[in-house]
Amino acid sequence: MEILQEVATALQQGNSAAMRKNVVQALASGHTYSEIVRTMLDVMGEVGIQFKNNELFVPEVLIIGRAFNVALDVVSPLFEEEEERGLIVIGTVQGDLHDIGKNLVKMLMVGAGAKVIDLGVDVKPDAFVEAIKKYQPDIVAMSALLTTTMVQMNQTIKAIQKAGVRDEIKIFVGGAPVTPNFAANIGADYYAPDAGSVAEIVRELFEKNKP
Ligand code: B1M
Repeated sequence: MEILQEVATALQQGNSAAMRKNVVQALASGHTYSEIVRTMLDVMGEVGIQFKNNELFVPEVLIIGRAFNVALDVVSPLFEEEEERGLIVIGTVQGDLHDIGKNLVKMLMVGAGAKVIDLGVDVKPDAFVEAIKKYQPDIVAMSALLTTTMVQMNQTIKAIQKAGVRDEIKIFVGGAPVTPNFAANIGADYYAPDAGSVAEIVRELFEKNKP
């Protein structure tokens, strides 16, 4: 079987060990990370449809998610830049456990020259505020995958304002249900629909801020 097809099959089966092995092999045989990630995203598209149609259920999709994240761990070192030009704190908002998109965004942010501190998933507004005080990042990035958790972006921005640290940072939001209008309405500074667009904006921002 062609190696990218094997990557796809391992992901569909949620087989993390095979995923690690196949991604390493795909890279070794000359496939680029974008070919590999594109293959994985195609599978996730199918998984999304099957999940919606009750052909796949939470436990199976959770295992597929783990296999996706294992693959990102394998390709992530390819994105480490020697020079870190800015600091970003990222997290999935409170009540939301989806981290695959957030991890992909994080990987490409690193590729765009950012040091990224990842607060994980289900991050409370106060935890974002604490992280701002502790790390003094340039950007706070929030991801949400549920229409019910998008509102937590608003709550987080309010908490950041209340803590008096809003002017110290730029706020970046995204995730499947988030729209440019929503981002503007809650007072975010930046919105992007996908990880590639995030990287472009981050690269441009850090380039501008270069001494
Ligand atoms: Co969930 N889930 N899920 N799920 N899940 C969705 C999102 C859903 C659309 C499925 C469906 O019904 N069709 C639906 C949401 C409906 C809605 O609100 N509109 C849904 C639901 C309902 C649920 C549960 C409520 C199901 C239940 O329990 N009955 C539950 C909620 C749990 C919770 O969070 N509290 C739940 C649970 C789960 C799992 C845990 C099983 C698993 C997550 C595992 C994990 O993340 N580790 C899961 C998964 C995997 C999905 C689907 C199938 C795939 C999401 C994904 O990883 N896509 C998803 C269906 C779908 O998307 N078609 C679905 C691949 C990923 C690369 O894309 O995350 O969109 P995405 O990220 C993109 C962009 O959105 C963007 O860039 C990324 C890459 O280009 N982006 C940003 C993301 N963050 C960004 C931040 C930015 C900018 C861009 O700036 C900072």
